[in-house]
This record gives sequence, structure tokens and C-alpha cells, in this order.
Amino acid sequence: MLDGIIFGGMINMEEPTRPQDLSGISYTSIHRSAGSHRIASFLRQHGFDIEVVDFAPSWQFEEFQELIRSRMTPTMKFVGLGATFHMNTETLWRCFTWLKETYPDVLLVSGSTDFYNLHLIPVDYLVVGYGELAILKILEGTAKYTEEVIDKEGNKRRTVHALKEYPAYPMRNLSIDYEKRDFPQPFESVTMETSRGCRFKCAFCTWPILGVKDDHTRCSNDFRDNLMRNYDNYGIQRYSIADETFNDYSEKIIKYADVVESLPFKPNFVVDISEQTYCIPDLRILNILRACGLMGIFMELNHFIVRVLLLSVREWILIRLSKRFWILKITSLSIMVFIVELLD
Ligand code: B12
Ligand code: SF4
Repeated sequence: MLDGIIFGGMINMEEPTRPQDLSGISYTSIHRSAGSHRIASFLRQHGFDIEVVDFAPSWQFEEFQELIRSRMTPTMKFVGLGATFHMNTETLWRCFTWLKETYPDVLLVSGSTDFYNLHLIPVDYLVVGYGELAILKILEGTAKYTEEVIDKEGNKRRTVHALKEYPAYPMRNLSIDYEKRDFPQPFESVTMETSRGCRFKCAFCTWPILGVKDDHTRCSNDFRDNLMRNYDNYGIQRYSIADETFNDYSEKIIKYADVVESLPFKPNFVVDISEQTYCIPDLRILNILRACGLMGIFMELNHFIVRVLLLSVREWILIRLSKRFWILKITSLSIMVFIVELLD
């Protein structure tokens, strides 16, 4: 019997939430939600039956109602909503308003890295930060929360600050387990976590887990088993690595490269790379990254001109080393460099 449903979706948009808010334009980027799947995987390990419903921002209000009616049972404990980016859409606001009115006894819980990603969606608890331990406390009814103001009218939302109250890091098991009811497809690129925390402490960085000295990586077997399960059951080989900085120290990437080399298939990864260990191009590290099955790099350089200058030197050297093709995308906040490797 189903204990919970978690809606998930990755979106970055400017659609207004409530009827009283101004209308706007929406820019969507929809993807499976790693956070919702991760929370579901963790709860299943604790004996709960949880279904994840992806691409939440694509569901129409009537479709949402139909789905909820088809799933609602007396055992249903909660309905969740997770987001990677800003996802306060009007449709989700209507869906969750209707849910509370129709099923007042079912707990509503949302979660994201940032308060403002989902603060306007009406739920009983909003979890901010890695939420595995927080959701257990919420389901037990013992979670510590604060009442945070969500709008200029002074409305409030019960908010569980998970990073402070229930830190879920480091975690040796970070598996995201898909199920047949998720309909995973072999062509998909899905998220895989390799650690929570970064060894560096850049002055401009807003990430909350910085300057870590100890090992925050996941265990090799957990990483390997997750890759094998996804390949054996669904043919999945493509991954977006969710690690704030994949290359913060070499032992870590060697550990993952060893796993990748031992696999009976070759997965492909896209990772976030810090230029701090990359600015002196190190052929050994480049080769290890290659052994990891690296297909592309996201490099966030922020607005420091010195970093851009460093980039030009690196760019020249890297093109010479590995025939890489570079695309520069300039945003208001940062310069993100996508390196698309041209496979030999
Ligand atoms: C992967 C990633 C990307 C990928 C996403 C693609 C993909 N395939 O998923 C790419 C490279 C495209 C990307 C781009 C950008 N990104 Co990015 N990205 C990340 C990264 C590294 C990992 C996200 C992830 O999947 N984590 C793993 C999952 C398991 O964690 P999670 O989603 O946080 O889920 C946990 C909690 O949030 C909570 N939770 C989530 N859902 C639910 C549901 C319930 C019910 C509960 C209880 C709890 C809960 O519990 C979960 C498990 O612990 C994060 C940083 C990070 N280390 O997390 C930045 C991050 C999300 N990105 C960020 C930013 C700013 C961007 C860009 C805007 C950068 C730019 N300037 O262009 C763009 C925007 C893209 C867009 N859509 O327009 C910021 C967002 C800040 C914010 N205010 O929300 C982050 C947090 C980085 C940072 N240092 O601040 N990004
Ligand atoms: S390397 Fe990246 S994640 Fe680490 S402190 Fe610097 S900007 Fe933040």
C-alpha cells in the first residue's frame, strides 16, 4: 500500500505563482528530479512504499487531480514536491491548494536546496537542504521547524532547515534507485551523486558545505551497484554527476575511475570541474578523468576577470592536448564554459 507520492521536476522559470501575482513568461528546462528520487530511495530503504512522479511542471491541473484520485488510499501519509531550481508555478500552487482542501489529513511536504525555489507552494513543511533525515523526522511528527515569511502580506511557511537541524552529509550510500513505474529509458541522462561538500572555500561561493577536510565521498560499492543496476535493468549509461566539484582532490577521482574501469560497460559522465586544480594542466589528472568516462565539463568561473584570463591559457593548452571544442555561454551571473569533448 502506497505511503507517499513525491512529485519532482527540474525547472528554472519566471511563471507567476498565484492569481494575484503578475503574469510573466516562462522558460522551462525539465528533467527528472534527483532530489525527489533520492528521498524516495532513502524512504524505501526505511520500509516505505513511495512513488515518484517526474516532470511535475508539465502536469495539467486536471491530470494531477486524476492521478491523485487514482493513488489515494487510507494509508497515504504524505504527498511531496521536490525541485532543483525555482519551481513556484501557478499550476503547482493550484494542485497543492486543491490537495489540502480535498485531503486535509495527508501531509504535504516540499524540498529543495533553496527556500525561494518552492516557498509559495502551499505545504505543511518546506525542507531546505539535503532532506533525508529531515523527512524521517517530519513523518515521525517530531521535526524542528521555524515559521518563515513567504510574501509581503506576511504569510508564513513551516520551514525545516535541514542543513542545520538534520545534516544528511557525509553519506556513504547516495543511491538513486529507479523503479519500473518510473519508466526509465536507455537514452536518458540521469543524475548521480558522488559526494556532498567541497574541499575549497572560494570567497564568492554560496554552497553551504565548504572547506571539508575529511572524506565526504560515497562508498565505491554503492557507486558501482547503482551504475550496474541502472545498466542491467534499464540500459542507462549516461550521467550528470551532482557534485559541487568533482575534482577537488585526486584520491577521489582515482577511486571513481577504478570503479568505472572495472565495469562491463562504459558509462558517460558530465561533471562540474573546479579550475583550481585544473589551472595547471595535469596530464595524469586529465587521463584519470578520461578513465572515469568523462564526456563533458561544466566550469563555473563567476565574474572574476583573472579567472577568465587563466581560462584563455588553459583553453589553448587543452585544445592542443585533446582536440576539445569549446562553447562559451555568458550569463548575467557567471560565465559557464561547456567543454564538449570530440571523441577520438
Ligand atoms: C547538477 C546541477 C546542475 C545541472 C542540472 C542538470 C541535471 N541534469 O540535473 C546543470 C549543469 C544543468 C545546472 C545548471 C545550473 N545551475 Co546547477 N547545480 C547542479 C548541482 C551540482 C547538483 C543538483 C543535484 O542534482 N543534486 C543532487 C540531489 C540529490 O540533491 P538536491 O536536488 O539538492 O535534493 C536534496 C534536497 O534539495 C532535498 N529535496 C529535494 N527534493 C525534495 C523533495 C522532498 C519531498 C523533500 C522532503 C526534500 C527534497 O533533499 C534532497 C536529497 O538530500 C547543484 C549543487 C549541488 N551540489 O546540489 C547545482 C545548483 C542546483 N545549481 C545552481 C545554479 C545557480 C545553476 C545555474 C542557474 C547556473 C547558471 N548560472 O547558469 C544553472 C541553471 C540551469 C537551468 N535550469 O536554467 C544552484 C542553485 C541555487 C538555487 N538558488 O537554487 C546550485 C544549488 C549550486 C550552488 N552552488 O548554489 N546545475
Ligand atoms: S570549487 Fe566550486 S564548490 Fe568549491 S568552494 Fe569553489 S566555487 Fe564553491
